[in-house]
Amino acid sequence: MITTNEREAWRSIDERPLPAWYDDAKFGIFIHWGLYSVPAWGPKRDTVNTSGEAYAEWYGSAVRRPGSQYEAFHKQVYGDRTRYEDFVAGFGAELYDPNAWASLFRDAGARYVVLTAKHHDAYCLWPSPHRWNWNSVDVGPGRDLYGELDRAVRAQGLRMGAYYSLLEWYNPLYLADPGAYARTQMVPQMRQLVETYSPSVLFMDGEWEHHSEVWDSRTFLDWLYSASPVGGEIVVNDRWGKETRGRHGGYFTTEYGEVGYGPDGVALPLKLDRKWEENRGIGTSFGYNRNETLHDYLSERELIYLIVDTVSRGGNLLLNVGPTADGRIPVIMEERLRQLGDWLRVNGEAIYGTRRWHTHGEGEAVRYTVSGDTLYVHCLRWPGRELILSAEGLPSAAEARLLGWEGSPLDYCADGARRIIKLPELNGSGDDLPCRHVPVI
Ligand code: FUL
Repeated sequence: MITTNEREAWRSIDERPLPAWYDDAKFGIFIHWGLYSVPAWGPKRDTVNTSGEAYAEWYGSAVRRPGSQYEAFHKQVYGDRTRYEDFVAGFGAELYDPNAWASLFRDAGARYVVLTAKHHDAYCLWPSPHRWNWNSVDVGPGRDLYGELDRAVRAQGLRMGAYYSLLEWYNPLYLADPGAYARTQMVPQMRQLVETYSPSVLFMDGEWEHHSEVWDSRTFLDWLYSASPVGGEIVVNDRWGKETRGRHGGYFTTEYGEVGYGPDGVALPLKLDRKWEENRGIGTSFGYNRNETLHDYLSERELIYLIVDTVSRGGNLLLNVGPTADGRIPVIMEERLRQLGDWLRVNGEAIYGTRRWHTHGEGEAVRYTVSGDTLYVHCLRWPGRELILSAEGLPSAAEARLLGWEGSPLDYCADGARRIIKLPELNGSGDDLPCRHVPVI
């Protein structure tokens, strides 16, 4: 239940038009990188109850939970005397090459990048002048990891954004008086981050522990939209307080396909009338998890399905990679990104700048996107010699062509309510198609 007061309080923020670049961009890269990248470990997903428990970036909290698999692993590998904080000595980033990352992200077809400026452990990847937090310039690599990527990403023509966790697992002021922490530490730090780097996206997180009044979220958003240097172009998500997810703020977030839970503990419905973004790893975790095998990663085909299905339903995909502590993007993640980039180079016009149609698709075979008077038909399976469509609203006559295919236009005809598209004589195995998976007409 959203009360009238709540709706009124959020009205001006909720009604702010979403900057157009974001809906057009469709695909961004999320990066979770920090001290958790040193142990880089989480339990196997099939041994835990919920996806969150398998997240490697939760190591610093889960290790303190008596009886957890993290605690057992930590004792066995690092011993009783190593604290989570001690991992900073192993966070060297010695192979970190922000230009190589940024050019990989561009080749993957991403249009924006979001890096964890500060995750729940409160270690900052930029030299925050606020001394209650530690940061990557003072301890660890001795570099402004966020700032370096910011420059490299913009040089590739992509937009850069920051992930920021409101909650801090061990900050004494936060634990004793969250409101005072928000006013005197968190909000000033968020403002400094925005003023220094002018991010295009703020992906907030860790909101669930308190109401947005405690986080002072609306005051911050008013400042962000009207007085900060990024005013017009910035895009934010919906994680501003335990009552806001799927209800207030900017775009709505889904995580591994889940919309999240409202303050009443009930799973939220995905409201398609609002822009939304799916975020997830290529594997089962955001921080790098050495305990994963190939089986845990999306295949090339699954990844292409994911972006197509997401965009056909009006969403963006924020796909996460988890670099290693020395600053490499694991090769399997690089391969998946390059495969997605290959597909987008052929079929990008059916993704970027498109909108969802009145229906997202037909069964498990077809997904639709639309741009102007062009309707894109994404074939999740190679249809053989004929593609038969029966969605309402399909034109009775049209010029049809297969994206990336040099041959002549395809024959398109109406047969009652059905539309039939004749496909070229291709074997559909992939080697003679314009792309290995999901050809688009
Ligand atoms: C979650 C966090 O707890 C995860 O660690 C991750 O950052 C994800 C994007 O949001 O809620």
